Amino acid sequence: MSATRFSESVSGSIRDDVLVVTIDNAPVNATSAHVRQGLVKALDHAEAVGTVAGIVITGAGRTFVGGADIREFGKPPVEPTLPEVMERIETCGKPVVAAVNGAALGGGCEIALACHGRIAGGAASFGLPEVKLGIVPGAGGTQRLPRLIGIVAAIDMIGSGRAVKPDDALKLGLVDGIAADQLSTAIELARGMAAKPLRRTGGIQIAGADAAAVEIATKKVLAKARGQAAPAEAVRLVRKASEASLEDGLADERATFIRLRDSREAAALRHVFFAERQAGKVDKLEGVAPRKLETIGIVGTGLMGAGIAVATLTAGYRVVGVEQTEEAAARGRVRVSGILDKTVQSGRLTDAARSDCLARLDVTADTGRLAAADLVIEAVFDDLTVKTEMFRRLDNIVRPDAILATNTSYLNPDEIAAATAHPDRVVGLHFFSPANVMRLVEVVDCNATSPDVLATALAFAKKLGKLPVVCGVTEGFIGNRIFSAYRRDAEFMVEDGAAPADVDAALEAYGFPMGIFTVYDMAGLEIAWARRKRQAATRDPKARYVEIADRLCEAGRFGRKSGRGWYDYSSGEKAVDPDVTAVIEAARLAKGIVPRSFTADEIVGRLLRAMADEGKALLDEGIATRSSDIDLVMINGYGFPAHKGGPMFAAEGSA
Ligand code: 3H9
Repeated sequence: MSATRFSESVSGSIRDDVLVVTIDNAPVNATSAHVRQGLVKALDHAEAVGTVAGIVITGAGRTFVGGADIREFGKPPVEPTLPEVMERIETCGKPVVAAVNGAALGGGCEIALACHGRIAGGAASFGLPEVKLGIVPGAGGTQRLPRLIGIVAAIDMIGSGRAVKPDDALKLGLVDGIAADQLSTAIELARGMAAKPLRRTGGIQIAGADAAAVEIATKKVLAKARGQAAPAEAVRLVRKASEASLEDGLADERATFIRLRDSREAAALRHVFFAERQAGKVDKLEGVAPRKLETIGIVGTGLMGAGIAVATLTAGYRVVGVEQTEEAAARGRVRVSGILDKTVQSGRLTDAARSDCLARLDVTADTGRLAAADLVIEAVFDDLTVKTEMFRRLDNIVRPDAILATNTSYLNPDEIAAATAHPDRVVGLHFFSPANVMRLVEVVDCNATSPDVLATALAFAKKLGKLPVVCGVTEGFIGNRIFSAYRRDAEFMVEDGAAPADVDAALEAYGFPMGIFTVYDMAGLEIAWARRKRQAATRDPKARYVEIADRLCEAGRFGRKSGRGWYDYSSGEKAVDPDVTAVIEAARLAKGIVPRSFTADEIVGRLLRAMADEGKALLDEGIATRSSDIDLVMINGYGFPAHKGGPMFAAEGSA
């Protein structure tokens, strides 16, 4: 069996009269120009050689094909285009079968759809995630998928971008079979199809769909689109598949794909895609191996600690939770199992996995049990004395090679580390609440943190399925420091004449799920108030200071949980409160400020500038490594709309 090379990444070999074509383009077998060229050559070859009965396409390594090469977007097109390759596959005179060994995403899924048959291996998955990149499938996905699985299921898959596993793919009609040895089964299928009329996906008559179900599926996608163009276009194209010819549908899809690919929204989402893959890469850690972790200690099982415990348990670790009393430990255990129950209810965890998690959980008042831990994370009240005391104690309990992590959000972890005999084993792990849900973790590289401790903290966060971003020590780290700067400017605008509700409406129209004053009310006003009081003595007296939030706190308005904050919640709904308006007006009067109006554009522009300026300062100070890390923090921790790329990306575009 000799191999024929069709291009640098595509080769073929004959097995049982079938040409097995392998795409080998690390890391994810993306359809780069040489892949496309190689595929066409392989098909030409198979058609030309009389003894070849059919063709099987498969991928080398763990992936089938991860999609179009995103790095080629924006570069001059190179022939053949991916739609041309699909056309070549679909119209091939000999049967072409996909042996899907791993992820078939985007253009990879489209290759499988254009084939005459599809066999999924156990590790296969199928998805058209283009909307997550601000584009629509551009090589026939919107026209071929509904022909195979129906309009409603196609709207759901393409509109959400979610991938399906082999079992679901089989139920949907996306694949013809599942096999442990997908290659042999695909070869058999191709041989069986030889010299028979081929089922070409593009020629399938779309099954009639229930109009109400189509509407429901459409609405579901649009409700989540938050002003993005791609999901609506994707749905429109899928619906068109049942009305127009294949040719018209493909032409519309191609034009829409090119228009969206060149949009700012798609550029922003591509930026986010690559930013995520960059995050957590630290030059100085090259070659540094993380330590092995099995048991994680968590001190404090309140809301934050319990969330961290759930994330840690579901990632497969043993957890020792520690509380001050046995009663508090019992409550902590209930809190953790309550979150696990909710995770089961939402379908993200099976019953069996929940029981397995609980079997690995121990919550106790006996601090000595932390001696078993490889890493201890403290998640107690954010007070420097409390935390330094605790670290001093932990230092004597844990093993010498155990790592100590603090989840502080505002305190200086270097001061906490200094309380220990081995500050090199202290690192910051700043989770966001609820910690079992939020993806972001700021991994704080403290002054004395040793490289392997940092590498271990990063590997741990990744194992939890989180998005770790490394940052240096500064008050509030990356996220809260930017948040403070942006809140300060929002308060300046309120003092100058904007209503909090105007600021929130402008941010929500931009794409934030909630405006800043609504977030402030959700988080509670008292933490920032305590911090302002702490800083009062050292604050520059000449710097502008807005007292409105202090007045609200003095009036007991701590936000949603106290029923009143920047808004009033007494009716159960958020409402503008004349009392707050009066506090704001009094503050303006006291400073002799004549209120002026602000447009939504002005509000957003000013807040974006405040975020980007603070981000620039973080880069200059060496706290953040790259501006894309800052974008990720704001997107994943503070609701910045991903399709705008983050504050640093947005600022570059408007500069
Ligand atoms: C599309 O297909 C459009 C078509 O409809 C129409 C065209 C006409 N291109 O994620 P990982 C890199 S749009 C270029 O850590 P994993 C990635 O940057 C595309 N590069 O691996 C990283 O590089 P580095 C639709 C890509 O094993 C490395 O590969 N497809 C691409 O955890 C490893 O990535 C998608 O949106 C790409 N398409 O997961 C799928 N994909 O090492 C996007 C990855 O330098 N990809 N890279 O940092 C994924 O979801 C995951 O990468 C995958 C593997 C599941 C495949």
